[in-house]
Amino acid sequence: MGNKSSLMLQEQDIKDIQAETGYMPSQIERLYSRFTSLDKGDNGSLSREDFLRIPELAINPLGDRIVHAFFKESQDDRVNFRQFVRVLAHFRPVKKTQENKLNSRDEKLRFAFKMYDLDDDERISREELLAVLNMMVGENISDEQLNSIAERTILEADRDGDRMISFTEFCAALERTDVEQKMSIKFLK
Ligand SMILES: [Ca+2]
Repeated sequence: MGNKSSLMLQEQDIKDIQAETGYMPSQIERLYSRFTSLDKGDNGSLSREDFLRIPELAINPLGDRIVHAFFKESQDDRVNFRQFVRVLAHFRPVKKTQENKLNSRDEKLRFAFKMYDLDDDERISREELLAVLNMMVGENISDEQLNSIAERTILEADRDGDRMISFTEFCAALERTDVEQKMSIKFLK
């Protein structure tokens, strides 16, 4: 498994990916071997089912939305290694010395916003917020409580009175939140 993957990843690919994502070559190689071990069909791309084998996603309440994000750029419902690493880079923990466009605060906010905006209309409605809240808290909270949380969140964030949250409003609402930490998932130990 490890041998095959290092043979298939060209040095130039590693350089390009490093420049784009900020991952170090050794990390890229480890991600690639992870990628190939998930690629059960051995065809250089992952299906949605392949993603379900990632334990970090399986236990993440937003796993489903995150998997969805991997497939946003994909035309054929498969994700190749380049696309895989590009999406992962959004979750790369921020270290001052390793900041890169993809894991910047702005990109992380963008990515989080898309997770809530289920129908991609650039606005988070009360229903969308509720759907995501439901995924996050599961059955620990009553519908009534969730409803009032969603209601209050929209009221607090909504500035132009359309009862939805735009990306600008989303950013303003999270101004004091440590998005960098919350949106970091360690895929590499
Ligand atoms: Ca929407």
